[in-house]
Amino acid sequence: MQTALSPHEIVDARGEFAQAVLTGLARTPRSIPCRFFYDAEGSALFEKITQLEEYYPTRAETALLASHGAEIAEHVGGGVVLVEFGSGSARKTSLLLDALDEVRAYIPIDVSEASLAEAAARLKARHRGLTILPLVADFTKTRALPPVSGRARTLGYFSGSTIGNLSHSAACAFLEDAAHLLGPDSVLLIGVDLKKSLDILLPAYDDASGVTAAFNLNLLARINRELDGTFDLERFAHEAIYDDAAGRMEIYIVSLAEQEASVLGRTFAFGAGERIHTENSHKYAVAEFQALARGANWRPLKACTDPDPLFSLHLLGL
Ligand code: AVJ
Repeated sequence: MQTALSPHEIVDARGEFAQAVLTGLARTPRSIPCRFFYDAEGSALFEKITQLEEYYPTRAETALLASHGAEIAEHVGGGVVLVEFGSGSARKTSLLLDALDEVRAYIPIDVSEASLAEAAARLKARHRGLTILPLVADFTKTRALPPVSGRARTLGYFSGSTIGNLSHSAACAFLEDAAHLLGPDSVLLIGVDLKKSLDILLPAYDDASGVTAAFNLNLLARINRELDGTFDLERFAHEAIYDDAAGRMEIYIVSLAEQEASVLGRTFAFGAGERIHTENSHKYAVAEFQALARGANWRPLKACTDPDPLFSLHLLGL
């Protein structure tokens, strides 16, 4: 396992969070990047989200992998190196590993060291003899992969519609970078959430049992834990709206009162109703996403959707 952070990197990681929070809260409008949701607590809350009745993406993508895994494997061929971007708990990965013929190595990339360690242990037990080379990193900034002996085709997997967190231009840049990282002749499998009715979309991001609210507000709890924060979690609330023009869900933390909170000794004043933007989750029609992929020089090889349809899986080639 290569997941242990050196003391130097731990200081860097904390410094990065501190920096992002201090600049994000000083900005107008206020915003904090969503990758900071995923400390151990946040990763556990996201796991609970994936099991909610209202949160369809995980179930829909799992079903698509089960029904189209063999076809995908046929397209991709045997003996590949599998690279997973933002692997998280990697629960869907087993379906892909089962379908693929002879995986040379599995390289999961994630910012959460705890998730990586847990997923690697589970997959090792389930897939005997699989070589796992975990990488603790922000997948948008990964520029090199650990060496794997012999030449093999690389299959990238970017699940869960995490690409939806990126703006269209950042998504395009990610796809271009992924082409370089994965190398010539590689293929990329991406789970992408579809545009759909608000009756389905809104509850998925604001569930009745309040798990998504807890996931969002954990960002303030994390600031309290790690950055000497003084946020009163009772006086902030979760908000999820759909921006039709931008084609995305937007997640905010709303201040319920006029109040102050400090972070690392710096005080910030919040008006009642004032918001901190914490996440975007873009939705794409199949043709929209294919156009984005083409713009990044990927060739759409195959796209499948479930019957509803709620979710899509795209296979891209270079
Ligand atoms: C992990 C980014 C795909 O956008 O659906 C779930 C995160 N945020 N509920 C999503 C999330 C609120 C999720 N992604």
